[in-house]
Amino acid sequence: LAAGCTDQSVRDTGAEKDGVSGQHASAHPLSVIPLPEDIAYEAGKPFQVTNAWRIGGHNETVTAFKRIMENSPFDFQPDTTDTPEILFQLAETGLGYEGYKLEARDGKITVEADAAAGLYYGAVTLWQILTPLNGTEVVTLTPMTITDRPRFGWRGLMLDEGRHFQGEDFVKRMLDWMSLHKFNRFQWHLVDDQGWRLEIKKYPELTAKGAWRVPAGAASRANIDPETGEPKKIGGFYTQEQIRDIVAYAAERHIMIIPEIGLPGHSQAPTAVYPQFGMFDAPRAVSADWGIFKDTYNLEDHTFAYLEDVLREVMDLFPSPYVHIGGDEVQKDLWANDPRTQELMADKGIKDVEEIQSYFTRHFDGFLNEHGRTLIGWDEILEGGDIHQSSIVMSWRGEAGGIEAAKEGHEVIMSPWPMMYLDMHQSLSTREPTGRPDRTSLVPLKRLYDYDPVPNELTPDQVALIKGAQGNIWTEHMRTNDHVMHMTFPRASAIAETVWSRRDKDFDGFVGRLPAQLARYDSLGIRYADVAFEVQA
Ligand code: TNX
Repeated sequence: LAAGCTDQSVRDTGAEKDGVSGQHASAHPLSVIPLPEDIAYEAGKPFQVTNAWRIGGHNETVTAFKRIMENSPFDFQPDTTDTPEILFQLAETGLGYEGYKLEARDGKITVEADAAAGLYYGAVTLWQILTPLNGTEVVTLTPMTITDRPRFGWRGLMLDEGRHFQGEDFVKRMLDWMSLHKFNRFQWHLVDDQGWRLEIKKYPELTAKGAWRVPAGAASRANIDPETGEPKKIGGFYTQEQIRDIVAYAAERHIMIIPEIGLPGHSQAPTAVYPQFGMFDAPRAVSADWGIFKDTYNLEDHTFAYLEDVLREVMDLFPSPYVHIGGDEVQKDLWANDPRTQELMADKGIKDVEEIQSYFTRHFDGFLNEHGRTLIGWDEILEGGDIHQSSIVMSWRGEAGGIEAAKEGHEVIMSPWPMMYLDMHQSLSTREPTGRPDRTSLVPLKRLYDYDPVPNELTPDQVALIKGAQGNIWTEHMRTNDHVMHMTFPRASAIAETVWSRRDKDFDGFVGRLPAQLARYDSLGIRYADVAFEVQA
C-alpha cells in the first residue's frame, strides 16, 4: 500500500478475523478512491460511528450526503440540535473551491471547505470511509485529519449517445456515479453520423428524422414492424425540457455538462435530413454503419446560419462556459472536387481545402466568444492553422496534438487513444462482450492507471495549460446500459485517481483499495467488468 493510505479504519470484526487487536491491527484500507492528498492519523482513542449519529450544517450538503448514504447500512437523520456528530460547514481552508478538510476525532466528524463543491467531495469521502469492505452499521475509526484537493480542474468522462442512445434514466445514474468518483465534467456527445439526439425547435426534423435509423440487417423479417410493414428504426432523443432537467441534476452533483455538436464532419445524420447543408446531391440516410464518412457541412451562408441557430439553442440549454464543436475526422474529398465549393472558398478568402477546417473553427470560436463561451475541439482543429488562442484542444490522437497545442499556448485536455478510450477491451477474457474490434490495443486497468496526462517534455508554463484529462465512452459496440457499465467500470476508478490524486499514486495501493469500491459498485447497481481482473498486462 502507498504510504499515505495504510489502513487505520479499524473494524471490530476485521480485527478479530485477523487474530490481532489494537488500533493498528486490522489491515482494512480506508479504501478512498480517488486517494486523498493527505491522511494523517492521530494518537487518541478510536471511536464508533453508529446509526444513532446525526448530520448537520450546510443544508445542501446534508441533503446530498443523506442521498449518497442511501445505498449504505447507515440512515443518519438530519440534526435538530446544535451538536450533530457529523458537521458540514463552509470555512476558510485555503484548499480551493473543490478541496476540503475532514477531521474525525472524539466521537465527531467535521468536514470543512471553502465552497459547496468541496463539501460535496468531503461527503463522498466520508461515504467511502463509512463503507469499508464488509462494512456494517457500526464502523470504528481512528482519529485522523484528511486534507484533500484535486490535481486537475478538468476531470471528465464523455458519453457517445450519437451511436447508441442510452436515455435519461441511465444518464442520470451515470452522473450520480461520476460524482461519487469526484468527476466534474461530462461531455455529452449528442450528435454523430448515426443520430441527432437533441431537440432543436427551429429544425424539428433533426430529431423527428435524424434521431432514427434503420439498423444494419434490417431487411431480415425480424426487423419488420408487423403494423407498418416497414423496417423498425432504432434511436431516440432528448427534449429540451429533459435537457434542462438533466443539466440541473448534474449541477446538483457539481458536474458541468459540456455539449458536443460535431462539425463540419460526422454530420451524416443532420445533412441526411437537411441536404441543403451538406455536400451530397443524392439522398442519404442516417448512417447505420460505423466508420468515417464523407459527409460534411458545406460552405453556404445558409449552413453557417443554421449552425449558429443550433448553437444559440444549445447555449440557451447549457450554461457551460464551453461548447465542444467536434472537428475530428473531417473528410475533405467532396470539398476538393466541388466547383461550387471552390467558388465559395474564393469568396471567403480560403486558399486551399485544408484551410476549410480552420475556417469553420475560427468562425465558430468567434461566434461562441461573442456569446461569452469558449470553443473546445478535438485535436484536428489545429489542422489548417491559425485558429484563435482561446480555442481549447482535446488531444485524442495520442498526446501529440495536446503537446503541439500547449506549445502554441492553447489550453489542453488530454484524452489519448487508446488509454483513455473506454471502448477498448480491458482483457483477453472470452467473457468480454463485443467491443472495438481492435484487440491488439488492450487497455487493462494497470495500463490506464499508469497513464499520466502531463508529458515530460513540456515547460512549467505549458504544463499549466493542461486542464486535465478525460475518458471517452464511444458506443459503436455498446448497445445497452449494461454494456456501457462493463466498459466504464472499474476503469473509471483508475481515471478518477489519475485526475484527482497526486502524481505519485501507485497501482498496488489502488488495487488494495479496489475491493471495497467494487462492493460499493454492487450496492449501487453498477455492473462493472469483473474480467478486468483476469488479464493484467
Ligand atoms: C475515433 S475520437 C473517433 C470516434 C470513434 C472512436 C472509436 C474521435 C474524436 N473520433 O468517432 O467513435 O474513434 O474509438
